[in-house]
Amino acid sequence: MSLSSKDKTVVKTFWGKVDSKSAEIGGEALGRMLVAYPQTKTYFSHWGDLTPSCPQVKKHGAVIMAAVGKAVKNIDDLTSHLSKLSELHATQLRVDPANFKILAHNIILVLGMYFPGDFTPEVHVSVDKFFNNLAWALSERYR
Ligand code: HNI
Repeated sequence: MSLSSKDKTVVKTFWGKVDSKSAEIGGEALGRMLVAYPQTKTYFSHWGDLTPSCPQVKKHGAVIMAAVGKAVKNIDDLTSHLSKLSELHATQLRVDPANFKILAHNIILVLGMYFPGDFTPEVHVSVDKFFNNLAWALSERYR
């Protein structure tokens, strides 16, 4: 489902609050994904330690959320903005795109934890649509 201009405004406004906590949120979300969806651990086995509080998880969570923040800034053109990153995940990292939705789910859960007041049902709907579009754009080069 494509993002309406209202969705875009809601996501951008909400991200104004998220940005300063982005690294922490990313680490928390990635750590939770690896515990709750252990099938996702295979992609990161080269790290050795995969416990939620380990430095690699915190660091990579920050990297992922920084990329999500950039995607918010490019919300009008997610497909071309994410084309390179899509290609990397498709051809080099070989991540099953089903996992994009799993990670998005964990990020959304953590957003709700961190911002119980701001993450209203209305914000939830638009953020959910945004992550669906992001997952779609990240899957674009899998062909
Ligand atoms: Ni992902 C590397 C962004 C989902 C597995 N990933 C990256 C990098 C970014 C990134 C940015 C660093 C690229 C570089 O080095 O040039 N990944 C994102 C985003 C999402 C996502 C925005 C979705 C929201 N990645 C996933 C998922 C998995 C995943 C769901 C697997 C379950 N990503 C990886 C792996 C790497 C990676 C593996 C390389 C990690 C490493 O060891 O450096």
